[in-house]
Amino acid sequence: PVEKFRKDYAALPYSIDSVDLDFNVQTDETLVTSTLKLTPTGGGPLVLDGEDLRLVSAEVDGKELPKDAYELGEETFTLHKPPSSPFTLKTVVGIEPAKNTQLSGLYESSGNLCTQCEAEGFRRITYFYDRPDCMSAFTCRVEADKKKFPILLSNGNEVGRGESGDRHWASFEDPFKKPSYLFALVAGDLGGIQGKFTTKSGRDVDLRIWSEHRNCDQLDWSLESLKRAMKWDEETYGLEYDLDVYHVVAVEDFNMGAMENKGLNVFNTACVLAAPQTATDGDYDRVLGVVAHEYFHNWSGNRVTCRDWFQLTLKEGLTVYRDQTFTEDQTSRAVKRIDDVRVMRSAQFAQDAGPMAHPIRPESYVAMDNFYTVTVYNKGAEVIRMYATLLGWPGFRKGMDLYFQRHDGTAVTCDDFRSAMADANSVDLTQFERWYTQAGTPTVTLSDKKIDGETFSLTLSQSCADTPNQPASEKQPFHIPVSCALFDKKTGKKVDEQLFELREASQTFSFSGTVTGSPDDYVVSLLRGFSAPVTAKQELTQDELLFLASNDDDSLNRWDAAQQIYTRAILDEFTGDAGKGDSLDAAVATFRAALNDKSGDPSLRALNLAVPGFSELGLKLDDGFDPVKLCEALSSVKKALARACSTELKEVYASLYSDAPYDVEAASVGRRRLRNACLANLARAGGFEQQSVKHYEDAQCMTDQLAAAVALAGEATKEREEVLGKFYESAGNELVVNKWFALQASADADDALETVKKLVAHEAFSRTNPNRYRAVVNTFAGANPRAFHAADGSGYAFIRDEVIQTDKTNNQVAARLCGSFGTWKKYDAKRGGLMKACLEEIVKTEGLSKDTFEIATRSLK
Ligand code: B3K
Ligand code: ZN
Repeated sequence: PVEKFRKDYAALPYSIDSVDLDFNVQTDETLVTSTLKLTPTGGGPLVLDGEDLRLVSAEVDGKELPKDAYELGEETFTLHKPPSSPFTLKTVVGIEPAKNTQLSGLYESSGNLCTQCEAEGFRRITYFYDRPDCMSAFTCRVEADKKKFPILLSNGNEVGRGESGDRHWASFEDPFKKPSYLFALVAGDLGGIQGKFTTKSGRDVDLRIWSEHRNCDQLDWSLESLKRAMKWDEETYGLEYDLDVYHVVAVEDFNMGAMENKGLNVFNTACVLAAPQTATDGDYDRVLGVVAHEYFHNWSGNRVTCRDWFQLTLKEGLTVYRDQTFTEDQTSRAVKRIDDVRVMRSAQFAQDAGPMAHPIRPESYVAMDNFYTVTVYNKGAEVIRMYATLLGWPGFRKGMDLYFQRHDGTAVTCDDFRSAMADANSVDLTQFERWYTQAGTPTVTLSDKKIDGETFSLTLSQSCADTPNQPASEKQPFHIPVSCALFDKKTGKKVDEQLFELREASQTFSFSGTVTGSPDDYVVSLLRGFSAPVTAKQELTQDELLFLASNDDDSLNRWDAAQQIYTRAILDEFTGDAGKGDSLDAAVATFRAALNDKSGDPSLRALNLAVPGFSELGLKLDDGFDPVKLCEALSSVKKALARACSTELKEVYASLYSDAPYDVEAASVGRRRLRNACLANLARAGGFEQQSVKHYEDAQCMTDQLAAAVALAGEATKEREEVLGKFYESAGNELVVNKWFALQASADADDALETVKKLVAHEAFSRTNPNRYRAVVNTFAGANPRAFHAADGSGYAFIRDEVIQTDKTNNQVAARLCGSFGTWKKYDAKRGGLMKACLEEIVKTEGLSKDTFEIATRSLK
């Protein structure tokens, strides 16, 4: 496999000004005729990308090419001596969508045809410059059997339609130039719903949401989400939609969440379908967020796209930031922010600490699909958020306006974005580039607190650990916005609040406002709102943490103080220091306070009842620890909290019962979230099986049903069998069946691996449907640490075999799964050795994909 480097970027020697595609869909094979109009911009041989294509014919300017005029490589088509003035290249290739198990390119899902072209799937459809800086005008004609494929869709406006016999066709024209990764085609037997949106300048847009007929009753929420997103983008950024029609198509087999193809989004059903009986409140939020995300891409991604894939965060970090703030506005700012910070701390910080650590703008890749990561996406979004924090909203908005004004219709770089922000605000953002070049999570430490006269000052220092190819000693200081507040311990009042800009290795800052006495009379609330993607450190006593947990006016830091209290209790339990300190008492007090905070937002109370998870805790331990021992410490503290507060838990649980009809308003969502958190804890405390069954029986919606099933899943009881049986029998759609699989695969039960092996043998299991497959296998590897890390290596062996087998059919799914072994250096020698051996075994598998090869070899380094 070849590694590509960011520094090697070179402009293309030909532009493809227009592309006309013709799809002739036959039973086994689809014939794709492509007519490209090319203009030399540098000349030399024309090397187009192509993969798994059967070339039928090739002609230049109407003349069939002689065999020696071109050459076919494994992944290329080379025309040795193209004309030196504009010319037309016409190729005909055959492809077999029904055999396409990679789900990249044109493939079949439940008998329908759809495409997925990002990042490099278009080359599996026809020969092309399959890279984002090649922007062309697209037209497309599709012809297929009328009965089997009544609906035909592609990007842009439909400009023609006709039929003859049992065939029909439709043709499309996309008025906007676009890169190949945004091309889309759908042909199938679909149903749907329709809506309308009138843009601020008065244009009517036809909105269409499509799915298989059996799911058409679950599309209303995504239509509503789309309308809200369209309105929000107009109000927040002044950005309007630019075509007359917007399609969203839901497909069952899909590698990721969704895809922003111009005017024709293709979605995983999991990110479109929502109805009270089949989707949880979390699913509703996910649909809202993903529908909005793909819509926002129409500007941040499609109108202005990436020059090369190293710039992926240019569109993804920005679009995630946009969808996160959209959801904050639609639901609860505080709750959404905490949910997003949890993802950063558990998943992204873990990636930064492991062998796959990379800057948000990676320097190299073998398989681009491996870099659609939580670093590029979520850390990328935090980097965008820092611009907004540093520049203020009006300044950030000015930067966004300039960015779109300068670059509309082109393919650009992260540097172009940074320049727009700097130029629009006349500020110097040179140092800020380090967020794009340096990998790893910086640590910001509050090292010194002083009172000079009546001024409180503090010293902040920063560092960043080694990451692959970047030793800590060579890293330069980041430009970090650190939001801080000072609280008076005696009065509980806030003295002052400041945004400090840390630019050096160590710097001293002062609060304004008069202070007296000693620094210990005050407490600093550090990194408020998670103002930068860093780990904040300061020495705090148990009392100071308790003070912040109840007095901080920043809801994120209040929650964070509680997290720190829980962390201490769990780590003390882990190291065996539990008896010595009062850390468990403080944890119980914190837990109880969240339960008793009757006037608080129920969602926040629920968040404050949740202790940090395995991955986050593992990052606080030195390498070489026993992961199962950590699971045990975690579950023992969780149990202790639940048992100590069982009276209050029962009270709160009972008080939150409601038989009002279902709705997704924040108040109802919060009530369910808190009530179900109580249920989970009561189940943990033990002896709550009967009530859990009743919870299941009384449930009016999937949120409550699932909570009951999860509460019962950890113990082999007759109640578990009863509820799981009913859950499966009554599952309203395939997504609910996925939940049934996932809740068992993640259950912290002694028979977990046995269960998972049974699930893999279950008649409803599938290796070709990514949702179903991941619900079982990835869930086990990622969400069942006690079983995955079983001392005898049985969990590892199971996942190793799955990686090897699945790599034969779906490289992207296998490569993700292979990432489960990346943490091997963190654990004790025995486990580390077993995990490493799995990676070695995978690497030497014959015919391994470049995707899995890259993850496995990087992990071994
Ligand atoms: N841009 C797509 C992701 C494509 C992933 C390719 N492996 C979805 C999104 O981020 O909106
Ligand atoms: Zn995206």
